[in-house]
Amino acid sequence: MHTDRASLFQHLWQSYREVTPSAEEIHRILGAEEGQAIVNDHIALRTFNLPPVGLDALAEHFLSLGYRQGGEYHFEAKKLYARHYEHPDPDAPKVFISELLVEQCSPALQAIVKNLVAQVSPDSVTADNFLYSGRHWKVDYQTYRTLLEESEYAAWMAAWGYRANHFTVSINHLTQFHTVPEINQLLKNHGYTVNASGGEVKGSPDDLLEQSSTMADRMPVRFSDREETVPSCFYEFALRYPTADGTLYSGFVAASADKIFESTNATG
Ligand code: OOG
Ligand code: NI
Repeated sequence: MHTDRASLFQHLWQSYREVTPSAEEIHRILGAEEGQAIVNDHIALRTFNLPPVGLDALAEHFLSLGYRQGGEYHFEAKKLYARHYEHPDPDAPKVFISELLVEQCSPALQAIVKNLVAQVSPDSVTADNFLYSGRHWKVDYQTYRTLLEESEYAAWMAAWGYRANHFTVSINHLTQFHTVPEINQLLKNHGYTVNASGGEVKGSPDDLLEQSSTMADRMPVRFSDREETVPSCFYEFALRYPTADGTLYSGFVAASADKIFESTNATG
């Protein structure tokens, strides 16, 4: 486990930018417009609900840094369960962790995923670098395609393993942009595709959270039999509204999250 939060997030950013060139470009464009550092609202991690890699095992890395459990979220159609974690230090990025409920999937998917997870050594899960350690298994391209037919999420996990699937620009901390549509326009002006599933702006002031995201970059993956280009990671933008006590809402919105998951789909 990491003992230093800044170092953990630096490593997570490093492994994310390696496969997400658009995030680095957009980060640079926004940084130049703003003339100040971009604040990260949250990251998200994915996993399977099988030992030793279930949601709780990933969360342990954040609990040991002083994070506390926040809300929980259910995604019945996608067969996912998620929780968010937040830190008493308001400058700390929030963390959204989801897991695929493998037992609800087809016998074929269950067999494939069990085989992948069986290749993960339990010691690697508690190691400092686990959350940005990538793939711990051999997987061929046809197996990836088989997973893709049933669960885009399972296929993404098989290809990319353990790494942040997105970082999130906090719009609240920007000075030149104040709304999600303004950010979406900037993205389009620079040629990026905005995730349009459920609308380009997810959530509303009533939800206390508005979000948008790019569609994931497409990057080459070395499968065990050949290299193929598949969706990698994406960039997200979040605008939070104050709650009754005046502090910004710190949770997530399941209906919006459901659509943000689709940022790593092969087609938007
Ligand atoms: C997480 C999707 C949900 C949000 O901010 O609601 C999310 C994922 O794609 O793994 O990030
Ligand atoms: Ni997110």
